[in-house]
Amino acid sequence: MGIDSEVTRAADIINEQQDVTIISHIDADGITSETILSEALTREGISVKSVFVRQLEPLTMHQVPEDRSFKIFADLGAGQQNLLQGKGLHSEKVLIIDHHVSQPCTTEYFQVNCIPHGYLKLSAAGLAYLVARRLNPDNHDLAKIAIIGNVGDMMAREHCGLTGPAREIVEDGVSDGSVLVRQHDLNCYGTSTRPLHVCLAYNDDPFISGISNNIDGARRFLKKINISGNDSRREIIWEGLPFDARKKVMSALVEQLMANGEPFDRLFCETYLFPGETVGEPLRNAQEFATVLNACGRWARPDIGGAICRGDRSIAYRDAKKMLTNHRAVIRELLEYILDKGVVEISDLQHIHVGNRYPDTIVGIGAGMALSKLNWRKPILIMCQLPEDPSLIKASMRTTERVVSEGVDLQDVVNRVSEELGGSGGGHKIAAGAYIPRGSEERFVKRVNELLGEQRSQKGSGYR
Ligand SMILES: [Mn+2]
Repeated sequence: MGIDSEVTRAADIINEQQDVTIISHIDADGITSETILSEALTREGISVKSVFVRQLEPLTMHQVPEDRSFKIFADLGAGQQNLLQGKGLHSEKVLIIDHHVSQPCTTEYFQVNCIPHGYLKLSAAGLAYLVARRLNPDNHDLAKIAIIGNVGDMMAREHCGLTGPAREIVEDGVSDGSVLVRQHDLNCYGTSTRPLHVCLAYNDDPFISGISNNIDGARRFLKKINISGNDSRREIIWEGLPFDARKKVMSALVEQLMANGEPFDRLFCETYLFPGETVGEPLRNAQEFATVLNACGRWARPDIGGAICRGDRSIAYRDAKKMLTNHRAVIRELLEYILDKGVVEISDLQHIHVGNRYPDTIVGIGAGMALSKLNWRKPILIMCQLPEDPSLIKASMRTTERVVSEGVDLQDVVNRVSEELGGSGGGHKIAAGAYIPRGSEERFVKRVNELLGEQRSQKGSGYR
């Protein structure tokens, strides 16, 4: 079955439903997938409820409601079909719209999945849009949202623009008037809101010596070629520069790369702008819009991201911008909290529980920063509650290269102990995380400490 016939069949299946639950992922692609599907279904008079999950795994499966509603899994599900089966979901009550590799399963759930068809640069939002358009051709206004999902899931990264079916969706948005394509544009993040020298300095693909990682160098470069401020703060904003000025900057950058004997093809990309949005706002630009949605997901407020996708530019948007700018401030606050309250140090581990004070999405970052100010010889473990699911605890661990070289493997420890406690974990030797049931924290700490001790003594004895 080709992707087209999968899309058609999915639309036919949806048309037979009255009551649907959408289960989607908490990032930009998941939020946009949910928006597209719930809008399209609502327009057909189908009643829709939505659930966002961070990951589909044994401990989060209870968030999938045990009711008679038809379930659409978006941006997830393909790799977790055994969990759906384990929950007793019948194949005729499930539709999976996903772009992840499929897990073999004895129940044959129907999927719209681009991976088996060789389309690797199409996200779940793209697939959701194809289904929405098949449901009703009038849904082309949702193309904009699909582009944000695709771009947010890095589908434009490798080829400096969207390709294949994702590029065809762009054409829908262009004919709809909601999307503006800029070709041969500057391949940099932040071109609609950040000062140009900051965009250039933060960019290292391609790496331009004297400009990349060099704020002053980037500023001097712009001054040398006589590009001056074009916004109210006298900053240079790329999107608003006249065509000739943009051309001048591009040529000068090409020259700079050529002088160093570097390729310049990755300097150019295709940019997707939204003329209906206010100039100077992140929502003007597909990439920056996706960042706003990811910030909502990171703060466990995908509903706010969804409201913005549906057009809210007042309260929801204000809250989202706060989440975006507060990110750094809250991490700093978490670091201070850890240092003030202090960690509990035991034989092979130091640990702290921050309760529900900080979102689970930043505790890992905080742990890493705290470790550099604490005893680096002992791995650090931070635990916190999940805001959207009080029955779950997120555990984040960090250590140093030096300790890894002494035989410590956090992923191995976290995997084994979380599994013993009915949770699941993953990560790397130096940084790992797990979800464990609430109430099992004490046992988790004890077992992690034991296994860390074992890892060290094994490696130690091998060297003696
Ligand atoms: Mn995705």
